[in-house]
Amino acid sequence: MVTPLRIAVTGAAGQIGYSLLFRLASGGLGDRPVELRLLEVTPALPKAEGVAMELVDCAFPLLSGIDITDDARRAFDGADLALLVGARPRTAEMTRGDLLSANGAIFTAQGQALNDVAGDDIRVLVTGNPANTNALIAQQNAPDIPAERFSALTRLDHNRALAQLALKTGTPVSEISRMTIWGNHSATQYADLSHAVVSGRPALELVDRPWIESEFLPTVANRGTAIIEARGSSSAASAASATVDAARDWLNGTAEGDWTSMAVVSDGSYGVPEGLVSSFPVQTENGGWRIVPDLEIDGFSRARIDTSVAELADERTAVRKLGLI
Ligand code: NAX
Repeated sequence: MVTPLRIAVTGAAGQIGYSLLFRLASGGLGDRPVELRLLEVTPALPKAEGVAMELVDCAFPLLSGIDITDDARRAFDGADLALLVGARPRTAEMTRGDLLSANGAIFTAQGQALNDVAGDDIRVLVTGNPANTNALIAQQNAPDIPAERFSALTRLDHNRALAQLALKTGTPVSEISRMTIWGNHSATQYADLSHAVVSGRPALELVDRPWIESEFLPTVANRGTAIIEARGSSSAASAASATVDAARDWLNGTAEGDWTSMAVVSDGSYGVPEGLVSSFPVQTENGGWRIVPDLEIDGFSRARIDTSVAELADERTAVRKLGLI
C-alpha cells in the first residue's frame, strides 16, 4: 500500500482552506493518497469540523484520513507538506509593526513546532500574508530543517501574469513559458516578461513597452485589490489553486525547458541579499529547486527588482527588531 502524503493545512476553516482542501483531496498533487491535518485556532474548530464533514461527503477515493486540531505539534507531527495559510489579517487600526508582530507570534510558534515534529522530508509553503516574511520567520525558528524546505507563495502572481499575457496575445496559457515574478508578494513585486516565451517567440516581440508599464504590471500587482473591490472579499479559489500548483510543481518538478516563480531563501543570486525569502525564477526536480542562473537583467528590470527586494530587507529589519528572528 502507498503511504499517504501527510499534509498539514493551517487556516483550514478560512476562505482559501475551503477551496484548497478539496483540491488536495481530489488529486491536485497527483495520484498519491493524502491524509489531511486541519489546524485552526480554537474558536474556529467547529467550522473546521463542518469543512471536514463536507470532505467526507465528497467520498474522495484518495482521501485516507482527516484530523482536526488547534495544536500545531499534532498537526505537523510527521508531516510531509505544511501549507501555512492561516494568518492574522490587517485591520484598519493596525500599523505595519502590529501586523508583523501578530503574524510573528503565529509563525515563530509554527516554525518551532515544525522543527520539533515534522517529517524528515517536510516542505513548508507559506500562503498567509505577509507571506515572504512569515516564511522567513518560520524558517529562522526551525534551525534543524534545511532552509531550502521553506518557500512563500508567489505562484498566484505568476499565474495572474501568465493569464494577462495570454489574454493580450490571444494565446492559450499552455503556450507561454518562462514567466518570472521577482521579489515580494506585495504591490512592489515585479512580473518580468523579458525572458517569457509565447508559442516559441519572445514575449517582448508581441507586446510593447507602454502596455507593459501602464497595463500589464499594474494589473498583475493590483489584482488582489481589484478582486476585493469586485467580490467583497479577497482572492480565495485562485489563491488555493496557486497553492496547489506551487506544491505540485515543488514535489513533482517543473516542465522541461520551463520554470516557475517561488519565493525561496536567497543565496545571493541576482543581487538579492542572502537569507531573504524573495521570489525568483525557479526550476524544480525530485522535490528540490534551483534558481535559474545567468539570466540577463536589463536596467528596467533591475530597478524594479531592487525596489521589491529593498521592501523585503526592511521587513527583515523590522522582524529582527521585534526579536522574531
Ligand atoms: P480567512 O480569514 O478566511 O482565513 C484565515 C483562517 O486562518 C481563519 O479561519 C483563522 O481562524 C485561521 N488562523 C488564524 N490564525 C491561525 C493560527 N495561528 N493557526 C491556524 N489557523 C489560524 O483568510 P483567507 O482568505 O483564507 O486568507 C488566508 C491568508 O492568505 C491571508 O493571510 C491572506 O492575506 C493570504 N493570501 C495570500 C495570497 C498569496 O498569494 N500569497 C493570496 C490570497 C490571500 O490574500
